[in-house]
Amino acid sequence: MERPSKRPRITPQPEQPTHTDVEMTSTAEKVLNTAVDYATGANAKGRQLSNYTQVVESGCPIMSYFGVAQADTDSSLKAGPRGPTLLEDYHFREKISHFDHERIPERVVHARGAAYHGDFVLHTPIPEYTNAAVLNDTGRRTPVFLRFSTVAGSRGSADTVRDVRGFAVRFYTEEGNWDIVGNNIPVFFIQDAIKFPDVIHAVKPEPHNEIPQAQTAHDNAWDFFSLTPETAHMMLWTMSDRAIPRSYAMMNGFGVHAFVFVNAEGKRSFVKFHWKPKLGVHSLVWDEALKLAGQDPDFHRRDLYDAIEAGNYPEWEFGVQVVPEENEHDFDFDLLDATKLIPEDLVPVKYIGTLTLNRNVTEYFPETEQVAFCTQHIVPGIDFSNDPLLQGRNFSYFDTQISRLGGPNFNQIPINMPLCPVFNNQRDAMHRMPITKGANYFPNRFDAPHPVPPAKGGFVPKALPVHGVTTRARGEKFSDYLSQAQLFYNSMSDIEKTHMVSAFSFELGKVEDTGIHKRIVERLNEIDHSLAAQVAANIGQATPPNTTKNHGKRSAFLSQINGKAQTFTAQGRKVGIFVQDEFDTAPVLALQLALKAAGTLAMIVGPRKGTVKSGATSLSTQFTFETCRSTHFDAIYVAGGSGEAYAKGLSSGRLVHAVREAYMHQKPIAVSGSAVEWLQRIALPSEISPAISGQGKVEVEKGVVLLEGTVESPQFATTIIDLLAMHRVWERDVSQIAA
Ligand code: HDE
Repeated sequence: MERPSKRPRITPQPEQPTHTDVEMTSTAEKVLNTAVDYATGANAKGRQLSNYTQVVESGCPIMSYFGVAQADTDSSLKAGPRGPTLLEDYHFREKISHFDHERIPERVVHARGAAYHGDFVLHTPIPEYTNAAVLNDTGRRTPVFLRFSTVAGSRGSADTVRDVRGFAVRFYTEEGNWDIVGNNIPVFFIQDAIKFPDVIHAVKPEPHNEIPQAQTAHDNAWDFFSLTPETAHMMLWTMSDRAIPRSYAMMNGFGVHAFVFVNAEGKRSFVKFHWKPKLGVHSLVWDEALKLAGQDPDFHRRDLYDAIEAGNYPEWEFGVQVVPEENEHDFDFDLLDATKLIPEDLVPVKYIGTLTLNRNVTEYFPETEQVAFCTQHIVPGIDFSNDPLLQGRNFSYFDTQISRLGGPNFNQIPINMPLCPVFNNQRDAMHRMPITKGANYFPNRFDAPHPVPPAKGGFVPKALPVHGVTTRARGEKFSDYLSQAQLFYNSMSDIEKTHMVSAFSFELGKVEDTGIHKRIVERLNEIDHSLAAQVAANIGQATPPNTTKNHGKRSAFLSQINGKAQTFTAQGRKVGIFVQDEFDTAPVLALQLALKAAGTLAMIVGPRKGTVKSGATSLSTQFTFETCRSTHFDAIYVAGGSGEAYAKGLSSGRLVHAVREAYMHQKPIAVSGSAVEWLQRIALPSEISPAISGQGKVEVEKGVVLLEGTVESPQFATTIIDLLAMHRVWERDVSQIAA
């Protein structure tokens, strides 16, 4: 029989032995040395994964799982063309049966997510705090895998919902995997892991009808918040703009808990981990987030996927906030309480390295879906604090993977394997992969595998004194639920406060039980009277008495609009350039170039898919007037053009709506040439925006940039780029306008 010409290939990389290639070594030193050899740079994980990557090429045959090529995969085997299907058809059975079992349980929380590969490079070693090699060796390029997620929604839910975002980072270090399974908000709803099932049951859809999907705007969530005072601080963060990020690349990441650093002398410090995005921390506005959930449910995952494909690699600075052990009790909050942050005004963040995402996954399921982050994955030099939330998580993550990924061998799935080969005496169980030669118990007569002394890199748990009488209680300072909630609210700018009032009013507006309304207003009144009064008015509750004892303190670091930690740049932003045939080429081409130089993505929107022409110039359209909305962009530019057809095209309802919607979402808007008159007469007439009446060459009024004529002007581009860098035109009052 003739063999099929091409068969699927597994592409092994010679320098990357698989488990089965590795002979069991006889000494601990040899094991550790082998591990180091494997981690030879940035793409070490990529090379390792390529051992397991199947390349399906043109001409590959369809085969059964046992390797036999199949002649027909379209018709099942039947007794005659119209007869019943025969049990004998193993190909049919294998195909259907595999399909029947394709789904695995989605994550019980953080089900919706997207992950990306990258690397971490240290620039500032910190031996004074930790002997973790990855935080001391500036010569390494440590592979990382970062999964972003929402918490409440199912795997198919929309990206832009109001929710906390997961920010789970795995470092594939030479000493093993280190996972910082963090969020984009630095505090958490609850203080003790035993409350986790309660908070999650409450925020997930209501059990009787599974409504609503991916949102807390329902009775059970607010019932729980109103009855659980420790949620006060996090509740404010989730009602702030932090919960509707503009992009994964424009979010902070936080380890949330205090972890412990141990240095070479055994000295311990508490540490909080921070990720600061190079593109700044920016958010959608709520109306935009709501619309995008329908217009492009994949908005965030697509944004980052596209950026990486285009070579615009997102970056974060990695920072540590360190408190020496002897200063543990210097604060008016408890470091072990995850509902509290350490204000940067008290302990600055020291930035020590850069994380860059530079590679999309090859296949979603084996990588993004099967990655199993565990808070218990730490490396020597890093340890756990006694934070009761963290302690509970250390059990939960390992435990959940067992049911989600089908048994205790989930660490042998390629995306979960460390770079080094793994030796231990665990054997068997569902889906065991390595074939191991040698002993499976310790001690054994072969001296392998055996424990490694600390001096050779063996992990030793921290030597913390433990004392006390067993009790179901919490630390004394845990009961101050209000100070940091007030600190957060006081630190917001007026715009951010307005957004928070709207967010509370939206969410509570969807709650039916007025008892919950009343309790929430009481809770808010404990934090800030003005907040409580405004929300009460919007949800039909009486204004509460002004009994608030707001301490009035502010942090200079918490606001996204005027906080000290903020970065303003046009990099990573998207501009929709709306053109039709016979557009004015000079200003369009000049702006395209200027935006590119600023690291901004210029996307052409035209009346049709394909190309738009003007004289000898033609541009390909990324979107049509029909396939996008203004929500897809951070700013829009409607170019002018010549001829009657151009003027007619401008009066399209889509274009007028795009401008008005962008105006309402406080985005920069630019027009040139014939579009100036169109803007002033039709798109933004004086009843909407009385101030838009420029007569000069380049005019900017309330973030609307007008360029007269058809000649380019460098000032036009710089004005737009400056406005983009500020993210929104906050001074534009849109309170009376609906898009
Ligand atoms: Fe999680 N969390 N969590 N969590 N969490 C999970 O683990 C849990 C908490 C976070 O992209 C689960 O693999 C408990 C805080 C992220 O794969 C589960 C408690 C923070 C992800 C689990 C918390 C997080 C998870 C579900 C209270 C920020 C997604 C699937 C003690 C610091 C990871 C899984 C990914 C996922 C338990 C609280 C972040 C069930 C018990 C606080 C980013 O194990």
